[in-house]
This record gives sequence, structure tokens and C-alpha cells, in this order.
Amino acid sequence: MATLRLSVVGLWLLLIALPARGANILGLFSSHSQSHLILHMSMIKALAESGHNVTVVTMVKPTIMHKDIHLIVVPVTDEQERILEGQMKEMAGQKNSVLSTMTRMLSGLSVMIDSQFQLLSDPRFQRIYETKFDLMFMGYFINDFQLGVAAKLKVPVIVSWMQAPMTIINEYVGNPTEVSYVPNLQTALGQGEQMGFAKRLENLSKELLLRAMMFIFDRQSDRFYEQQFGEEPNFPTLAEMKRNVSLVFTNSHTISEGAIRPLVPAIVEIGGIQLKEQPDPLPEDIVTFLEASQHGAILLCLGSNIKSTAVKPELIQAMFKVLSSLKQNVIWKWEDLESTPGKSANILYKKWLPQADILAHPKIKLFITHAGKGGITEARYHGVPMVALPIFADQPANADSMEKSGYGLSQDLLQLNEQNFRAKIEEVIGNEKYARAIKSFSKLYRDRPLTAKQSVVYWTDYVLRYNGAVHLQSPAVHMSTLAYFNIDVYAAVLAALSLAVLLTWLALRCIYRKLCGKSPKVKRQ
Ligand SMILES: *[C@@H]1O[C@H](CO)[C@@H](O)[C@H](O)[C@H]1NC(C)=O
Ligand SMILES: *[C@@H]1O[C@H](CO)[C@@H](O)[C@H](O)[C@H]1NC(C)=O
Ligand SMILES: *[C@H]1O[C@@H](CO)[C@@H](O)[C@@H](O)[C@H]1NC(C)=O
Repeated sequence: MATLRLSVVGLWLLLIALPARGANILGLFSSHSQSHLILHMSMIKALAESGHNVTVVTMVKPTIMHKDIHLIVVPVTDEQERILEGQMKEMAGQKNSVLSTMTRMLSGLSVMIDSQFQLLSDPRFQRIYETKFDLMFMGYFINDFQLGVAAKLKVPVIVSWMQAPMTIINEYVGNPTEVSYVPNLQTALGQGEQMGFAKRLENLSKELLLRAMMFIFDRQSDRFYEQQFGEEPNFPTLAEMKRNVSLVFTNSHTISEGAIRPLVPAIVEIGGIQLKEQPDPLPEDIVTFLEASQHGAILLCLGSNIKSTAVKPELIQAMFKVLSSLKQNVIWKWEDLESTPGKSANILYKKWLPQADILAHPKIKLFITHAGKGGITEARYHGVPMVALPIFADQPANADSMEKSGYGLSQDLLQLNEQNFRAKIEEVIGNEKYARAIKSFSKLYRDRPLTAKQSVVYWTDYVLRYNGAVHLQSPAVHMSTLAYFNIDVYAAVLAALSLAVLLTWLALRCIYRKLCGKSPKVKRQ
């Protein structure tokens, strides 16, 4: 009897914990950036692998796919493509002032926003309304108005955001935006650095600027929403839809990588979702080469920089001279195996390499990288210190922040010579502190109750089970700005205090006059 009861309880527990498998999920990821897509698609892939039927709408073809994902690509027009491409090139090619970056961003942004709006009336997109969906993911990129799609499908929404939480995202779920100690994305802090007056002023100014921009975008979003969904009968307003976002997935992990900040339960951090949790077995020749290196090994991978004509042959020769003289074995990613920089017993050239799997190998002591975001993230995950050789685009900033965190050293590739290259490699390999810093980051980063993929699957199933996550919602979502900041209460208290002070002063003056028989002013004269 007892066992029967136990098994009934067990079965019941199993049933309520049973994930809502095979749900129909729509992913709407209309950002034009491949790096955003990698994150959204990694999340979606985890859901497809867990057995959900996922349909994804994008505007660029994603590099990450899964056989069970139904993909609808609606590219931008050629004209728009040209504007966007020109802009990216310009941004990548030079150091920009804040102002010029802003102006260029704004003009490019308008193309990005307009095309995300046009997408909604494209026949290829409209086909999604034929399927009965259970949940929608929206990749946030100034595209609030797309929440109307969820209203039309009558499904709960999870927002996917590719960075740490910030104001625009916080507002959906009532997460507090702490201006005084949570640095803005552009307000870089060194490790353990506190925000002094100047930093806080900078942060607050950026915050106000951001809010001003958001105010403008919001008006436009309202217009787009009205234009697209204005005719629908009994349709919720955009403001209602924004308050109806169930969860936000953010690509961050506050505990290991940012200022500790408050997070409401409706923000779920899935930082590192794009990372491979279990490395795949390495090719035979690479394993043998790595195992043979008694003093550890180095992985050198410079993206596609090294092919560019900007890199002079002397530079490559300097690198070769240094690397061939080391006692470590070096795996060097090199495209043209016909003409390598030189032969050396300790260097293995490979045209293509499984970078993440190699970084996971315990023999790897150093990663020499062009400081792309992907490579740095993988090295941090696997705890491998770096020598970064940045040239352009976001590389110098990535390298700078890596160096500031104490995970290695940076050397401008175009200024590289034998002396400085050798010195930096020897310092990072020889001085324990770099490996210690990045290994302790890696340990913290992996130490979570659920891995990033498990979090995605668990919380998505959670929203599916309850058809939304109303019970997780902060009351702040429904408050006016006035009430949220308690401005009315402060005003009332201030008024009461002022009144009390005024009355006291009047009373005292009255008593004083009574006692002295005349007014103090008259007396002084
Ligand atoms: C899976 O999604 C597609 C839409 O992309 C739909 O046509 C198909 O019917 C769905 N499959 C099931 C089993 O619901
Ligand atoms: C809000 O979402 C829930 C599901 O989470 C849905 O039942 C409800 O209709 C939505 N409300 C609006 C205004 O769309
Ligand atoms: C400081 O304050 C908030 C907004 O971005 C924080 O979330 C943090 O991001 C930062 N604010 C600003 C503008 O810098």
C-alpha cells in the first residue's frame, strides 16, 4: 500500500514536473547582426534539442542551425543592405568619436527599425499566422512594436537580450536600474574599482541620454504598432503588451562578470549560451601534438586578420622567430598550407581548427588571439590566459578589457616586433597571476545551479506550463514613474515638513514679539 501510494506520488510529481514538450514556439529575431543571432539561435537550438517544434524568422541567414528548426529568412532590400553594409565597414575601419558614431548609428538604426517593421507585412512572414503557436521569443532590437505579433497569436512572450540587463530591458519586467553602482555598458570599470563621483556622473548622463533616445523610439514604436495592428478588433495596446512580457533572457552572468545588481525573478541570466558545454574529441594529429608537448602548448588563431594585406610579411616573420624558439608546442591556424611562415618542429599549422575543443585541452597554457568576442569568451570559459593582438573594429576594446581584468596582455598587432612579442608571451606564461585570474573566473562562471542551456529549457517550459509567468511579475511593472520613485510621497512629506517649519517659525516670532513687545527688525534698527 505504502509503495503504491509512494509510486502514485512519484508519478504525480513526475507529471507536474514534466516539461511541456513538443510545444510550437516562434522565434522572431530580426536583428541584422550575426553576433546577436548566434546568441538567439544557440538558445533556440537548445529548445529544438529538447523536443520543441521551433519556427524562427530572421532577416539574415543564421550560422547556427538545427535540423528540426523551421527557418524563414526575409532579407532586407538591396538598397537597405547597401546602407547597412557601408555603415558596418565605416564603423570597423576607424576609431570614431562618440558624436560621429552616434550620428552614423542613428541613420543606420532607422534602416534597421524600418526593415523590422516592413518584415511584419511580408507574405513570407504572414504565413506564420497559419500555425497555432504556444509561445513567442522576441530578440530585442528596438522592435517593441513586434509584440503585436504575440497579441495576434495570443501567446506569452519571452524577450531575448544579448547583453547584461539595462534600462530598456529592465522596464519590461520592473527590474531596478541602479545608476549609482551598476556601470553602463560603455562605462568600463577595472576589477574591484568603485564608482567615484566622475564615473557616477558619466553613468547618470549616459542613462539620461539613453532615456531621451528611448523616448523618441517609443513614439515611433507606437506609430508602427498602430499602423500594423490598429485595425485588429479587441486588440491590446502596445503599453499593455510591454507589461505582458513573461520573462527576459539576458546573455550575462552577473556573479562572475559584472557589478552585483538586483535582478527580479523574471530576468533569467543565460550568459555563455553559445558555448559548448562538453568539448568534442580532437582530431588524432592535434591530440598527439598536444600530448607530446612537455612544457604545455600554445594556440594561435588570428581570425581572418592575418590574411589581410595590412599585415606585413616582416610581422609574420617576427612572430615565427619568436614562436619557433619557444619550448612550448604551438598550434597555428594558417590558411595557406602551401606557403607557411616557416618550418619548425614545435609548430603545427592547421587550416581549420576546432578552437573551443582545443582550448578545453589541459595542455594549452596560452591563447594568442585577435581579440574577437567569440575567442575571448571561449578562453574565459576554459580558463586560458591570453596574449591579444588586436587590429581593428571591436578588437582593441575587447583586448583592453581583457587586459584590465588581468587575464593576459595586449599588443597592437601593427606595432608588434620580436622583443615585445616575446616579452608578452614569456610574461603571461611565466607569471602565474594571469592563469590564476582567468581560472578563478572560469570556475565561478561555470558554478551555477543550472547550465545556460538547462536554464533556457527549464524556464521556457515553465512559461509554457503556466501560459505566462504572471506570478513572477514585479508590481513595479504596473506603476507610474511618479509612484515608482515615490515622488508623490516625498512631495507630500516635504510639503508637510515645510508647513511645520513655517508654523513653528510663525509661532516663535509671535512669542518673541509678545515677550519683547515689538518686532525684532524694528528693534535692530
Ligand atoms: C511545427 O511547426 C510548423 C510551423 O513552422 C507547423 O507547420 C507544423 O505543423 C508544426 N508541427 C506540429 C507537430 O505542430
Ligand atoms: C498576456 O499574456 C497572457 C499569457 O501569458 C495571455 O493569456 C494574455 O492574453 C496576455 N494579455 C494581453 C493583453 O495580451
Ligand atoms: C548605470 O546605470 C544604469 C543604466 O545603464 C545601469 O543599469 C547602468 O547600466 C548605468 N547607467 C548608465 C547610463 O550609465
